[in-house]
Amino acid sequence: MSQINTPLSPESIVTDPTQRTPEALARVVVVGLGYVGLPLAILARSRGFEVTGTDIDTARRELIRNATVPDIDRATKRRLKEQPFTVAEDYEGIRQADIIIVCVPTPVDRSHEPDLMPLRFACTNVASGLRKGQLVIIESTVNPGTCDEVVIPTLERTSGLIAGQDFGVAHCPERVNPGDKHWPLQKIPRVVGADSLWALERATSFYRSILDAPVREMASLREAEAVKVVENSFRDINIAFVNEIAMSFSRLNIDVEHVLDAAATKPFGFMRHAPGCGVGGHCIPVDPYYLIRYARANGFAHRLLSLAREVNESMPLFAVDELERMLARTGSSLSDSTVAVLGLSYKSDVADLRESPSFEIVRELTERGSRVRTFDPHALDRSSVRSFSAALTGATAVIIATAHRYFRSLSPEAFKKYGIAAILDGRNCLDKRAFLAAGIAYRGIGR
Ligand code: SAJ
Repeated sequence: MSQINTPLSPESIVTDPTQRTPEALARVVVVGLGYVGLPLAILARSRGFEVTGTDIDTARRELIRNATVPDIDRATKRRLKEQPFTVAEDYEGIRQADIIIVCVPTPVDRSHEPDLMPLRFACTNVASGLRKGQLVIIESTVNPGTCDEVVIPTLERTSGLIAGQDFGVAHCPERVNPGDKHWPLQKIPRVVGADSLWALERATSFYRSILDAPVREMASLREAEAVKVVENSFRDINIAFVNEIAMSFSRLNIDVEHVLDAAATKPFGFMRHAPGCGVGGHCIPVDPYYLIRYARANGFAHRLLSLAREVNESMPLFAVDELERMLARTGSSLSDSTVAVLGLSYKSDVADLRESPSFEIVRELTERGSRVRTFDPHALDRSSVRSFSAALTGATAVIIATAHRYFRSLSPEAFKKYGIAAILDGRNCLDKRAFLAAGIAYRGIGR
């Protein structure tokens, strides 16, 4: 096995797994047991590693210990019950670990500035127990340069050890897709970069032993960090593209969904995305800002990434404007209306409200004088009313903000019986023709 201080260079990376001596690494500590760390801890435990997990959320630690945590699917919950891992109060297990994996949030603040406080806090605590020969892996999504310029200095300063010599640092950006049954964690290919060949080999060996998917070795930490922000910026730009097309077509009496469906018949060179009333979640609206800010600090302005963010952030307002235009055609207005906003989650059929555009829609409606009710069957605790009927009784208009299955299945009659005069389908998820045929004023996003 190469020494830890072997300098990393592309030609020195061993790409043929048969040439690598995979070393079973027994003890893993996962720092942060959210939507990334918890599935990872459960998977590593199921593949024979001794796993300790820690999280700052006391209630969450209890839910995990009792295997009653709500945001994992049944199969994963069963695995957690059958093969529990140690859930620690704090960072007590760090010293005994072979690998420490940091899976903490990397959000942005209200001015879209990256907030690395959770990552710095985690690294400082990891460093307090760090010892020679250990490997620290960062899974949190970060901009290129973060491991070199933030993680490693933090680990070295607090531990007094030297990265690349005393301990290793690797980056394997998370690729969890909550709620996606086609892509469970173990099937998702990953990329790994590291600060030394030693760290790269150990990190790659670890992921190859828990995943049933390819693990690509990158030539540096920086390249591995860049992969994730590129993946998600790509998605944000494509969503912004169809959103801009939708806004344009709403003026041209063209149904954008028909056009996108037709464009998707092209078997190459086109990837269909869906226009909507906004882009939420903890990844897509956040990750581009990590690259935009870091590139700007290094002398480059990402105009396209920034414009895509601007377009997508304008969609909640566009949705409210469209509803206002519909009401004006019937001589009504938002200030005369009670509007039911259906859907608070940022994504269909999950209960995840982070960065959800629904809240921007509610704010805008309220500012324009509407009385607003909110109902989300996946987030009743955050809904202002607890049933569809309560949301629509006395309402004059509806905005569909999340394409939950519950809403997609609703017929025009389900709305007519409450006397709903106008529906703004923010996710183009209802049957437009059926609603128009039923005499309900219906608009979507771009149709
Ligand atoms: N959205 C659109 N139009 C689209 C796709 C999404 O408006 O065509 C909106 C959604 O309504 C939501 C937001 O964008 O508000 C994000 O949706 P998402 O499907 O991208 O869901 P996320 O945030 O869970 O993204 C994750 C990401 N996975 C990781 O970061 C590991 C992303 O890279 C994946 O591409 C995405 O899942 C996926 O494909 O499902």
